[in-house]
Amino acid sequence: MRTTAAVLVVVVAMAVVVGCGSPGSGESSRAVDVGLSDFVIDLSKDLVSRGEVTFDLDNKGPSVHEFLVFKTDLAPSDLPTDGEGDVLESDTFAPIDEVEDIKVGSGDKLEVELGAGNYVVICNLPGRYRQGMRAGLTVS
Ligand SMILES: [Cu+2]
Repeated sequence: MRTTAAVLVVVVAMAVVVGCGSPGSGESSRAVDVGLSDFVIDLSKDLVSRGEVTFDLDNKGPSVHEFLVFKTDLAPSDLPTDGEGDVLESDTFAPIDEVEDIKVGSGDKLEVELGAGNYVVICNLPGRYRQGMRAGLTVS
């Protein structure tokens, strides 16, 4: 009797741990509000703890924007660029994740597993990076 109850408790506990991500306290601390506008990326925080980070993308317009995440120790203003001043994406410098074509008021989200380190987020539509659509994020 007692053993059965103990086993049940363990099974339930494991289901909670293994089950759906963690809806608990950790998640909200890894939510970053991202305001995209002409031509600024505004992050609600620049430091989050490692794990599944949720970027809530709010395009305040008036233009369509995109959101790219690079893991890099380069400063946000020092990314490699082409002759037009747009960030040069390559095999050695590629975003770890991105959302393209974010329309005004779309409410898009990006969930991405981030390890500790330095990150830079940008919009890489023509001219946007040069005009200031870039921001740094540290993951601890
Ligand atoms: Cu943009």
